[in-house]
Amino acid sequence: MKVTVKANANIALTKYWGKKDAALKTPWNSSTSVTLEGLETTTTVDFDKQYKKDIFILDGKECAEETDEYKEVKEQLDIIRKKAKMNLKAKVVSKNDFPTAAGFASSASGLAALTFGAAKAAGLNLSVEELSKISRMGSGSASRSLIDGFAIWHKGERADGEDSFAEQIAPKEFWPEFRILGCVISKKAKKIKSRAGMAQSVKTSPIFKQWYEHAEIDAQKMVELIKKKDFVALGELAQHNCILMHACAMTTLPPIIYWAPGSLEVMHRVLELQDEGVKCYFTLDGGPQVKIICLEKDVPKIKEEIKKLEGVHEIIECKPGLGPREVKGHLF
Ligand code: 2P0
Repeated sequence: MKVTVKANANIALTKYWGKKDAALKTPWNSSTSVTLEGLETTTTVDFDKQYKKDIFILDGKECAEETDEYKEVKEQLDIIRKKAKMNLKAKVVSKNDFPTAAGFASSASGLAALTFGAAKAAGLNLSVEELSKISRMGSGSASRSLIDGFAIWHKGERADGEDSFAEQIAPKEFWPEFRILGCVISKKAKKIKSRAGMAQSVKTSPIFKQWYEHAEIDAQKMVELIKKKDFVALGELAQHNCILMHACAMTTLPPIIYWAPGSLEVMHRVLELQDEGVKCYFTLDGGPQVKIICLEKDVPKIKEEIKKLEGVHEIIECKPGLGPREVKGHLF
């Protein structure tokens, strides 16, 4: 009952920011994303009677039972055990192959790998839709990491959350020239976790309703733009949706400002490059890192310009990536 899997992170092209049902982890609006090659979590799951309790080792360190990481893993394992009608404890070893100080969230790839690996180790043969729903319970954005290439996470309408899962818009081969340049901003900004931040936005931002109503329209538009490979319209929509999400975060009480001085430096340069005719657009998530959306042919020019900025520590180039898959070579 030992299985090893890999799963990739994803970047939201139109964002998720706010849960409608905190227990079911269903969102107020649908969101869209591209799964990224190279930002990868590898996880080995072993269900066995030798384990007296669940064990979770992340990047070489055992997580204590009272940590959030341990609790999240145990909750996911409990869901899988219930579905598999068994009660064996598990040892889970996980490592993130993210580039140094990438500043990309690893929760999406981590929870997607855990769900996919635990289901396989438990002998469950679940559909991508089912796995996406279970991943959602661990972390909202993880539902989208179940998908190869471009995805939409449907907000769903049902009270039980059964229609809130991610679905493929197009596989990674559909648009191999698509690129995300992750700009790592060196200045450490104060970190407010997305989960706590969005919960506060739901309660206090006076523009929360405008945000999610607009974001739902954006997500549906994004699906069509991806299918049409309308890159300019896609970039403009992604950038605008990002600004609206951050407007919602900024108008939260107390304010949530993820943008660091270095982030603004990149954002301004991207806007200037647009004026100069270069097709590149920015997006940011729950941190200061700026992700530039562009096409392969423009990568050298954009990198050259962005590298000149003082606040940029590192640029990580990502292509569309695969969904979770089983691999050989266990971590223990
Ligand atoms: C997203 N983010 O759509 C948005 C944009 C951050 C900003 O999904 O509470 O780790 O586990 O559901 O998925 C990050 O939040 O939050 C996120 P939980 P999650 O990618």
